[in-house]
Amino acid sequence: MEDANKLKEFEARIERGEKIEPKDWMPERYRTQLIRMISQHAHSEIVGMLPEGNWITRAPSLRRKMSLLAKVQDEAGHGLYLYCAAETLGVDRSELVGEFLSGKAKYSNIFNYPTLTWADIGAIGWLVDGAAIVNQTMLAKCSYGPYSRANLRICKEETFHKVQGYEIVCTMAQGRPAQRKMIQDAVNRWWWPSLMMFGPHDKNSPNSAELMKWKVKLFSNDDLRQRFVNLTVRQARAAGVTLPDPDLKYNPETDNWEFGEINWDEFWSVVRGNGPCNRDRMRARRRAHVEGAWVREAADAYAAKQRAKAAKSA
Ligand code: BYC
Repeated sequence: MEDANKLKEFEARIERGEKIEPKDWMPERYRTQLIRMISQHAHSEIVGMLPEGNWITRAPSLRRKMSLLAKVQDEAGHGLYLYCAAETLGVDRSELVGEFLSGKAKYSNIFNYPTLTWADIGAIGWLVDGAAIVNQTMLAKCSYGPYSRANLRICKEETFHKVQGYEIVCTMAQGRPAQRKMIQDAVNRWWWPSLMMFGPHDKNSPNSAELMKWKVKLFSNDDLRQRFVNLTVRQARAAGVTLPDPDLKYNPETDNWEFGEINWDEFWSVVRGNGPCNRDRMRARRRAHVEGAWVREAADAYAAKQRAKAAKSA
């Protein structure tokens, strides 16, 4: 009875648009759903450093190298904000990282594709960060305070990332024939996986109804995907590249750009670990974890020293 009353008050607060904060009462299911989603988001940011990190040493100019270096570093920061947000729900970061390294926790499908040429850096910034902004702008308004605030910061930085990518796309699309071919090839390869980032169709999305009821998600997977397509078609035209979908057509009645069917077999195969780079990504993260053990030990030792100092002076 007590819990039923608490649930009613919790849902009324969400209905009024109030934020739920870490020490507030929340249903266990709200907590576990948030831990699942925030930790998967955090793992995605960290794995997301790998495909682009691959091109830092081969950027075509110092300016491009500096921008890419800063972008990849920002992704590490996003992972940090998100692990901190997840920890406010009573889990330990090492537990979450352990679930990721064991292969139990998911991360975004998109980071399991290879970056074959420099043009991929443009396509990722434009399409992948562009898709992430559409998704995370919504999450910045979600009902859980720490996740909402983390996404607010992330979106501000992602906006720079998108401009960085779009500028590369526009530059290459106005370049020599070989450069134009290279950027079009990258757009062709990244378009469909970017649409998959929004998750399965609403009818196949088991978590959406609950997450929308509690305003963790404010829009459904399909609604956000449509929003992204509508924005991106216009940008593609302005940049001078084409999107690889013969079924793309404008519907004046709905004011939407309709698009072809996504290859869901490919999506689930990648999510289950069989994409072109899943094994490489996991191998790289596991190696980094082992090689970084001394950093974590040093940080723990420093924190223990600070605590002892504080206790002594109290
Ligand atoms: N990839 O019921 P559904 C970035 C899973 S990083 C893999 O619709 P939900 C960036 C889903 O987890 C941006 N798996 O789920 C970084 C679920 O399985 P479980 C990453 C996916 O949670 C570096 C099952 O499918 N963004 O921007 O309602 C460089 C059924 O799905 C995917 C985030 O993580 C996927 N794409 O909705 C550049 C945003 N989609 O967990 C850029 C936060 C679905 O039940 N997350 N699955 O076993 C979300 O917004 C939501 O979790 C999703 C999925 C829309 C992704």
